[in-house]
Parts: sequence; C-alpha cells; structure tokens
Amino acid sequence: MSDLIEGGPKLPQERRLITEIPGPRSRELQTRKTAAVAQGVGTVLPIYAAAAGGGVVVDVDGNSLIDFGSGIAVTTVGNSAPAVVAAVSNQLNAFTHTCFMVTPYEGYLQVAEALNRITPGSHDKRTALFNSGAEAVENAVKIARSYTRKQAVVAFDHAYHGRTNLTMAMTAKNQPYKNGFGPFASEVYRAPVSYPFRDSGVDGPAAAQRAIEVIEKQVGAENLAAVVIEPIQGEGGFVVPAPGFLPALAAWCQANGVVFIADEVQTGFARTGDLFACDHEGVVPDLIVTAKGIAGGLPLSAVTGRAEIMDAPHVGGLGGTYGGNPLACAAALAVLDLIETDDLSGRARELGRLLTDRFEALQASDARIGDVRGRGAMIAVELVEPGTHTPDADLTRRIAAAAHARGLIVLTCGTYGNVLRFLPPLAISDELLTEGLDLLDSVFKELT
Ligand code: PLZ
Repeated sequence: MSDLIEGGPKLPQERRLITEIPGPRSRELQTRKTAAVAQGVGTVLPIYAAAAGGGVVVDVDGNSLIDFGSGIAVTTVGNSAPAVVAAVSNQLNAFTHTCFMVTPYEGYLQVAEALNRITPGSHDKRTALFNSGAEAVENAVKIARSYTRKQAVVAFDHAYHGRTNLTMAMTAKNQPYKNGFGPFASEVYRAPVSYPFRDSGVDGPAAAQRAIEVIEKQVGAENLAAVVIEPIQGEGGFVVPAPGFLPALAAWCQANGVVFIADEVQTGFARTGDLFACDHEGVVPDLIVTAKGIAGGLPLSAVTGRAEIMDAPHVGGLGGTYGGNPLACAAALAVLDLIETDDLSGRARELGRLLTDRFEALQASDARIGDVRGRGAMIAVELVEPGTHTPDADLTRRIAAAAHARGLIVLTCGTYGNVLRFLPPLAISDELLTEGLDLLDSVFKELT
C-alpha cells in the first residue's frame, strides 16, 4: 500500500486513524528494526512513514497523523513541497555529485550568495557548506580558532550542539547524548544562560553579566576563541533568554576579541517568525550556523559570517566529500525562494499566536503548565508539579504518549524532560493546527 501513496501537500489534510498506533505493519517493521538497527538509534514514535506533506504524516498502515514536529524543525516549507521536488528532480537529472572540492558547480555559489544576503548584518560575508548541524558547529569552531589563534570555547547550560565529539562536549545534557562516550574534546567551558522561568528576578543584562563573570574568572578572554549560543535553546527546552541577554553577550565578545557564534540550526529560516532568531533583537553574530530548515529535508548545513573570519583558514582547510551536495543546494534554493515569496515568517507568527493563545488559556485553568514560551512556530509548555517549579517529566511523557495514540505527533525536550514542544510545518492549515490543539486540550483534561 505504501507504494501507492503520493506524498506532498496533495495528501488529504486530515487526521485519520484506521488501526491502533502503531499499527500492525509498523509493529512488524519495528521488530525488524530491533534486529537490524543499533538500539542506540532510538525512535520517538515508531509509526513507519509512507508519505508526508502539508501538516500530515501518513504511515504504512494508512493512518494519517497531524505533524507538530516537522522531523525536528526541518520540513518548515512542508514535506515534499512541490517546488523543492521540482528543483531536486531537475538537479537529479543533471548530476548528483562531483564534489565541490574537485569540480565545483553554481548551485553551491547561489546558496552561499543567498545566505550571505539574508543572514543578519550587511557586512561582507562568506559561507561554507556542510551536511549536518553538528558538522557545521565543529567547522564554526575551527574557523574561530584559526582566526583568533586562541583555543577555548564557551557553551551554555542547557545547550545542545550535536553528537560528534566536539559538539558532545559543547552539549550540556548527559543523558542520552554523552553518557559513556567520553573522553570529550578539551577547552570547552560552560556558562550560565538566561532561563526566565527558573531565574526570576534576573533580567537579560544581569544574566549576561553573570555569564561574563564566569567566563572572565574561569577562562579569560585572552584564551577564548568563541562563545557559541542558541538564541533560543532547542533541545534544552525552548528557553528564550530575557531581553538584553544576547545583545550584552555579543557586545562583550566584540569588545574582547571573541568570535560570537549563533547556532541557529533549530531556530533558523522563518521558524521563529523572523528569518533568524537573532533578528528579533537585532543581534548580529560574527558567525551563524544553519541547517535543518534550510533544505526541506535534504541534508545541508552552513557556516556564514564575517569575510575576514571565514577566510582565516588556509586554502584546503575546510571541506568534506558531500558538503554542499548539488541536490541539497537545489532544495535550499527552492526553500529560500518559498520563504520569501510565501512570507513564511509571517505565517510562523500567525501559528505562534494560535499556539500561544491556546496554551495560555489552558494554563489559566491548569496549574501543571508552569510556563508557555517560545516564538513563532517554535512554542513549548513546561510542565511542573502545580504551584512549584518542580519538573514533571512523567506527566510530559504521558501526555506525549496519549497524543501519539490519538494521531498527533508531538515532541518533548528540556534538560528535565518536562517540556512539550510544538514545531508544526509552516505549511499546516489552521484547521489541522486547531484540531491538534483541541486534541491536546482533551488529553490535558483527561490525564490527572
Ligand atoms: N544545534 C541547536 O538543535 C539538532 C537533535 C536530535 P544535526 N537538534 C536535533 C538528536 O537527538 O540527535 C541540533 C540543534 C542545534 C545543532 C544540532 C545538531 O544538528 O544536524 O543533528 O547534527
């Protein structure tokens, strides 16, 4: 049956359950997964995808689920968006790979030119392309070290930057990302972030000062190559820093010869209602790292930034076999075009209002919702024991499981595992979004 389903936005935009979740065919495949795939590679919701588009994922049993996850903030323009399919198909028929480091091609240049144009700041920029978010973060650190001739890197509490050795060191949370995988890369230090819900009374500038004191006392600007920060933390719990935190950190970096790197892997490309989350406060990072939403599901990532910093590494110092693969570049050009022509930033703001209004209304009558936060189509609720800040990870798991069983894909996150996060594709309809929110509403009311 799966062969007969065509993906993309032409899929009926409906929630339709015809078996239990997961259904028999998915369960069969999950048994094969257990026998064939390393268990370290987990699955949140083991329904096996057959097609996806707009705001739905259709599984191999014919169930159609509402998608509030976008494959972790990737399919921003929708799965199999027609313009992406057309662009990639054309490229597929022309050539699939030459390796940019061997015989280059124009698509790579077009993506670099576009990123140089749309990322924050009007200064002269350069871009280098890679495959994954983690790989791009690693390269941003390489570039900052090469430019500053310094070694130390500062990351923050609750940070997530990837699963490679250096990015594991930069990631804060032990389970599941780091446990037993050391030793980790050296010269990585951690500073406190601004986490308004758990930090009341500390405003943005004061939180920045607190971080700067840790950095000055424990590292020293004279040793510090880069400060790397997610402008809204993703895996760490959709933590939006208090206003003024990011600008104060960026200003300190500039005054102290430290490269300020924004990891916008999860927040980038209209997700937060601005093209980039840094735009919200007018923060201009020296380097910006992007991935996920850039190419509609094809693997692509980038480091973009000040020309003099990006050009510090010697010729041949950066690269990789697949970095800036032609298919991924074709997809990215179609995505960037869609973001501009369809005003997807505006759409993210609309979705953000719908999500926030509903969760704030729910919070007014449900003290287990400690915090509703986020920006644009990147919204989360943090669940606590009523009247406290004590995280309730168990409730979070139960709500996610009940939503899954009823055909709604939701993700959790947070250092304490107590955050439900909502990242719908921006191609989702208001009707489907509302149906998903109604469903969550009843799950909250039923689970006590
Ligand atoms: N930086 C801010 O969010 C990836 C991780 C899922 P890769 N987030 C999803 C998981 O459990 O592996 C992410 C991110 C931020 C870097 C990354 C890493 O991006 O493309 O997964 O390497």
